[in-house]
Amino acid sequence: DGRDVDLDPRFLNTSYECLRPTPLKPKFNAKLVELLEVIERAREVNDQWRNALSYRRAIAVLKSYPRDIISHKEIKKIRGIGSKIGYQIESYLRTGTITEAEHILQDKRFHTLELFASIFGVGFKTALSWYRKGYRTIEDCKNHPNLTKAQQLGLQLFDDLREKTLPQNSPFSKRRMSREDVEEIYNIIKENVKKLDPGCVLQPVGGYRRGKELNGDLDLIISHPDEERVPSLLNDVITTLTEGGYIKNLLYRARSESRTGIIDHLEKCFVAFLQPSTQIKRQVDFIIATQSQFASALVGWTGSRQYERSLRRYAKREKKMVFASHGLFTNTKPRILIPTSTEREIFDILGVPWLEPEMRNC
Ligand code: TTP
Ligand code: MN
Ligand code: MN
Ligand code: MN
Repeated sequence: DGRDVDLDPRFLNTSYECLRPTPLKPKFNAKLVELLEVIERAREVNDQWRNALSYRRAIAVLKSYPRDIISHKEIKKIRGIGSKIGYQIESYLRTGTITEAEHILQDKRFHTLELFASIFGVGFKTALSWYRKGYRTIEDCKNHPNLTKAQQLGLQLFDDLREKTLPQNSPFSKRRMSREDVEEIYNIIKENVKKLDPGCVLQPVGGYRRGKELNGDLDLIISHPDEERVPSLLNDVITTLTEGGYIKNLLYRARSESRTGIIDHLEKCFVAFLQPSTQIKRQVDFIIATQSQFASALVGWTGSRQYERSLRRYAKREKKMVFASHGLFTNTKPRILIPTSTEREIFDILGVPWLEPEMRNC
């Protein structure tokens, strides 16, 4: 094939996903993306995160690619696709499938690991170690001698919450939330929180904001213009919704000062929320931000994960700045806060092109 590769260098010839628009559903290369996502997932459940990341980055390129890939030559020119994945794409171009992905989908071990890792509180390492002990069912996991508190909750709520970490195409994934499900829950929360304090500002983020049709949870930022009100806000919200009969369990809680707050320094609480119309407990992640943290919280919690990864990498490497969900900082010692008040302002300061949330699906 002699087609010229006329890539838009601004968007495609880059290793930073945050520089190019990536739609939720790829216009092109959809089947190929689906197969590579199976392999990515297999690497993840085998705790090979670096290798999984290579697949994620190749997938991100293909999702943003402006046409179907049809030639071997083309693949070689694309930055972000190495030779190993390049061969798999080549074989896809020849045969219409990738053998390894087909095998993975038939593999019982893969599905079991995926199932275990979908338990709230169980990561890929634990899932693997349980599999190696010979566990094959959720019942086996329930009999594990020293379950953590989170795992006990995760197993107890398994039938409700298991949707959270399963990919959309998993055979176990039947109860993800539609946009209507998310909106039902959001409206209840909004009504109750506004009743509690009309000054509160609510902003759904995460996959829902990126336009996803099937959602693992609702991620919700709550903010208030009065800084003094913020420290007690989360408790009040949780109390109101618990008394209202909606919040049934607290899954995870991090205080803003917590250093173990693996994700960022925002105060947050993940809960199991009883959706009235289905009577299924759904995960809602509450994130609290002051007004001055709001813009960075918005950028940081809209995702996707890969988008966030590339944005932080871009900020550090190209701009000598540190981006976190609680603020934008200089990469100096000590770090100095760069005040921001809107999402667009953060994009401008970082010098990354504005992308609608729907185009951050890498
Ligand atoms: P998630 O709710 O885990 O993911 P999601 O909303 O994209 O997809 P799902 O439908 O499965 O819920 O996280 C929300 C966003 O918060 C995510 O897109 C990016 C950001 N985030 C991180 O950057 N790092 C993290 O460790 C977590 C938990 C979230
Ligand atoms: Mn997810
Ligand atoms: Mn989410
Ligand atoms: Mn979440």
